[in-house]
Amino acid sequence: MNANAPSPSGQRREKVVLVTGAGGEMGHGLISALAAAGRAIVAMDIRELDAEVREHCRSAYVGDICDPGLMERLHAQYEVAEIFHLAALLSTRGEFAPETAHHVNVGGTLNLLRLAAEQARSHGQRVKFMFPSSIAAYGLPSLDEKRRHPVVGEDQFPHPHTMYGVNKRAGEELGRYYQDHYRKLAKDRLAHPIDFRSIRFPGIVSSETVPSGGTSDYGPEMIHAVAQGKAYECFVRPDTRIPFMTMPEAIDALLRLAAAPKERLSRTVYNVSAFSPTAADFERLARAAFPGASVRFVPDLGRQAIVDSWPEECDDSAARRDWGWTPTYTFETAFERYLLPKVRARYAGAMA
Ligand code: AKB
Repeated sequence: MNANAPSPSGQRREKVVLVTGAGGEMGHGLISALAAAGRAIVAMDIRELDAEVREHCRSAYVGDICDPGLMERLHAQYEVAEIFHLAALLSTRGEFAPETAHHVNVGGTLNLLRLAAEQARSHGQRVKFMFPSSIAAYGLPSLDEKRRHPVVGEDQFPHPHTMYGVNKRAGEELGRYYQDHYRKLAKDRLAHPIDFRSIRFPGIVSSETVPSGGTSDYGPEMIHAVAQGKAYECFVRPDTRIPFMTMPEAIDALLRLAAAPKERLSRTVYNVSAFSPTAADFERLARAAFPGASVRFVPDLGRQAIVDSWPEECDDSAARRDWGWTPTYTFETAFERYLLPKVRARYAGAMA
């Protein structure tokens, strides 16, 4: 293994971790955690990164993961040991432009997998590829089926109803191919160029950022709206139930899986989740925290159909057994200990 493989130009390439979609919800928290662990970070996003993200990074690129020229620049400049590929067009946004979603979500992932394989060939070590998948990769055929199967395991209901879900499943399969079968017949084949690991994330609630373009957004949107004294129209029924977790738990899960010894892992794709509240549960805790909060349920039938195809709960026993996943919060303690203190502080001015 060549610890500091010279780049094509003959200069030593710095060993880095590459984070795509760095400006998104998860990117903020992940980059802070990686920086705290002393990692040399190269970040990229389609938009300019916030200063507090950029300051943690060796370099920050504004660019498109579908741009082969950018991939070539990264290949020449850095020795990439690990990739956290967060960039994606989420489920709701993807339904208005499914071909664009496919281009970004699958084309972009393929670009990153190719970069990882080329990096492995050039520096002689497998590149660890962390791929956030989603509960959108499941496709419960009907609401009745969803209610008949309240807890879903990784190998069940594999036919997603959204382009985003199809793309996430494609990313999972592409990762498995690059890890185990890449260039199977090539004479100069490099076996196992990447170490692919993936988590099917549930809805995520963050005290710092409000998501956009997702169909699980109703949870975080409601909390951030009522904390600002704004009326909120929830786009799903009160009885809608899917799994959620907090952003700190999501980042902890990603880093814990990344750190797990490969021999402990019985699968490449894992479920994780922390709690499965209904939309009415979100309203109940929001009203308790912000008396007088105005929340109305006005289901958007299209978005409702999407969440009705996602599981009520995910069986995350494999993650608990293989790499020690365990939630930090219940739904109630997530509100009390994580969300409310930070959201109240964040919007104190708005409520004055
Ligand atoms: C979405 O709502 O599309 C995402 C997800 C569940 O992966 N937050």
